[in-house]
Amino acid sequence: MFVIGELINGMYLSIARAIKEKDKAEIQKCAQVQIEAGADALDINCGPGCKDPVTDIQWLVETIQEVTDKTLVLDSSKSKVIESGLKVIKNKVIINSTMADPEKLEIFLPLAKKYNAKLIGLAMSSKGVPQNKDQRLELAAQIVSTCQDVGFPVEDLYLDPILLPVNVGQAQMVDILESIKDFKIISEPSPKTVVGLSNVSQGTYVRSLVNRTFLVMATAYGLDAAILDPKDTELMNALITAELILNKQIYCDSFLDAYKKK
Ligand code: THG
Repeated sequence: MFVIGELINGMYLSIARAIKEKDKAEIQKCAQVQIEAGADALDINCGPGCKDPVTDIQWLVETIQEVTDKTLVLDSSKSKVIESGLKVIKNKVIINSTMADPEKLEIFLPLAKKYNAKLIGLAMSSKGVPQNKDQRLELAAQIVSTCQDVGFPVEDLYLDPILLPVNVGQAQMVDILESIKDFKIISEPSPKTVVGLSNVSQGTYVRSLVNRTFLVMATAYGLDAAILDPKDTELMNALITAELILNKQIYCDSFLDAYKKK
């Protein structure tokens, strides 16, 4: 699993404050803690209350690049914010995200090509969130076929089935899991798949348990990447164990320790 740390997000008060006050140490600590906990990449989102995301995303990217060369995942629906972040990128980068509308793909695909970025494509359009797996597949296939048309490598595309909170979307959970499998067979080579894991537990009382149960199941359905809280040790241990059982990690008696030292 490609683990993308979710914690550099202005929805958290400590991060919103650090962005506002340009507190580099707080952001760099949040980056380092996630990497030590096993993150392969870091999601960067200025948050809903940010007044000037075009400027602030550059400050975040530069601040984080001072302490790590891990992949950065620029998280905004606004192409102006994404492009601004891309202008100062030195590390590997993933654009998070585009919707499936042709007019969105027309903007985000050239941007990804220009900056040699990978791209997350959401299985949704400006018309709203899909209601079943057929709608998800149709939107995902639309994104893949546009990538093929413009020569964007499909293996650099991460498709996101849109993970809903289980307390509002319970009837869709199986469809979301099956979409992970469906997306892989849209084309050869396959696109990759990703979810925003913590969405699933929003508004529930036992968030960590809901998150890790979904992650273990999604891993068995072939999920490639997840945006998650790597500081949740129970979650990371469940993930490592699921990968072991699926024969994606080599077994040894101290596999948890061995994985963490890798
Ligand atoms: N897909 C893609 N990108 C995404 C998402 C997705 N980016 C944003 C989000 N969803 C993934 N990141 C988070 C980060 C935090 C939470 C959920 C998803 C979260 N935070 C606590 C909450 O809202 O309850 C905040 C608690 C606090 O403030 O301390 O749940 O789906 N491609």
